[in-house]
Amino acid sequence: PLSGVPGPKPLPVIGNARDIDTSRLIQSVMELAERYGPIFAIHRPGGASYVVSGLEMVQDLCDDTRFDKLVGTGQREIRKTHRSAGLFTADTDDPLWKSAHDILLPSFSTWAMKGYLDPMVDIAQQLMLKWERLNPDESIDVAADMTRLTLDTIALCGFGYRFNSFYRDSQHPFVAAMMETLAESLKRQRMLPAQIKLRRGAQRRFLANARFMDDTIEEILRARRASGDPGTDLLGHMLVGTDKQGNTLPDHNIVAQCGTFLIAGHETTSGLLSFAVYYLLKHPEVVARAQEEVDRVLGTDPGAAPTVAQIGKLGYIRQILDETLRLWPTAPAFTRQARTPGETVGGWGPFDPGTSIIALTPMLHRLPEVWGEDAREFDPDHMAPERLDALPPNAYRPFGSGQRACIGRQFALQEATLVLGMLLQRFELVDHADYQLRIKETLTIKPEGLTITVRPREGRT
Ligand code: MNH
Repeated sequence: PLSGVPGPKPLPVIGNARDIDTSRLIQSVMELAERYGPIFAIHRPGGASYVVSGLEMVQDLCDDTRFDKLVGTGQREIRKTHRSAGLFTADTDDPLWKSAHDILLPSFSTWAMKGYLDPMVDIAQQLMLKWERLNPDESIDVAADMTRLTLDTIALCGFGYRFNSFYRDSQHPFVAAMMETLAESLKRQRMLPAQIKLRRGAQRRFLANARFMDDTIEEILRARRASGDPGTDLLGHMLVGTDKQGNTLPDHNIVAQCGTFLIAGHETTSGLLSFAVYYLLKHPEVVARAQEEVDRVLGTDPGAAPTVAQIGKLGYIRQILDETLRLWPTAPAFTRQARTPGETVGGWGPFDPGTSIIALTPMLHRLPEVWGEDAREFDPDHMAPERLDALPPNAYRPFGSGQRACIGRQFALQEATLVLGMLLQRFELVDHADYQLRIKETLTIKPEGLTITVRPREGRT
């Protein structure tokens, strides 16, 4: 192992366990980064990991010729319970990762986004209708409604299935199974292999949930095949798409990809929308500018559904979302490993394959040398096009990096821009409880306990 890297002093056996509060893992690690700087070591019984937030260091990590994604314990535990690995949990050298990546890239292209607009608007209108019909003093659990929205959107765009989350108080059984799976994999992320082995009952439920999810999606796949029409959603693309060798994906892998989209695609986007609402509550000047844009681009008649061209013109709304992901990237880290022994990161090393090096984006995104003295303040002008053009490479990485970066980035941003635009077109958001930001950590982060009330804007609903 390498010596001399800063970091809290490890104790025998338990390492740095006392230095990290696992119930607020990311915030703890951010505090350590504040204290120990752009690279520091965390020692655990399973070995050391390194946390990196300096620009030069992250630039090294983002070089795909020298570093590659390291699939962590939580992701590996999810992978083990399913018949096949989805894009998110597969190793880069798994041949099915490459096949699925090549088959799915066109389905997530700018061009393909047009095809998802109608189902996105369909679900967004359900949210608008729900908020319009509330009585003036009824409070809204923002993250809960945003999760209904993003889950229903990805299921409808992904494989034509409706969870109908806006029509339920309790979760759809599939969603309940998925949430249990995520909670269990989060627990396991913090455990050693020997501890994980002891979880007999939890393991039985973990497997049963995975089986139930796979079976549900398999049934949808079977019905789609039987209908004779592959369809134009993500499932349809996977049924007909071929990789560079001309092979289609095996069914078990298509099922895994559908599960992956749900897991990777809903919490992150819902967290983004929730943080954005939080920032809007606290920045009336930003709301005023955003409403001016929305009224100009979308018009004042909420009856007309936004078009892709209009969404493309909501540049300031996009800046709000980009700025939100700068301060609180909802998937707050990505983990890399050296491809060959002896690699260096910002001059530190040697690093060998298998050692996790974690890029901590909330800290990377707050460097004053990149964003200025007000790097910790929310200001969408940080994301003005001319400033983005002048950014150093890899200074802004909310969607990860290189070939293992997020495939759903444009999908998420189209959805979030559409929804934020439609909300601002219709409502004033009211900070009825003088909300103070607290972060809820799961595999992702979101504002905890954020509630608002809404008032319809004059003549808009
Ligand atoms: Mn998404 C990978 C962030 C929305 C599907 N996503 C990643 C990674 C980050 C990320 C970071 C890299 C993880 C890693 O290196 O371990 N994703 C986001 C954020 C949002 C988001 C911040 C929303 C905001 N992601 C979405 C949506 C989908 C999606 C929506 C699907 C519709 N993401 C993926 C998939 C991967 C991924 C699939 C894995 C890609 C790969 O490794 O090939």
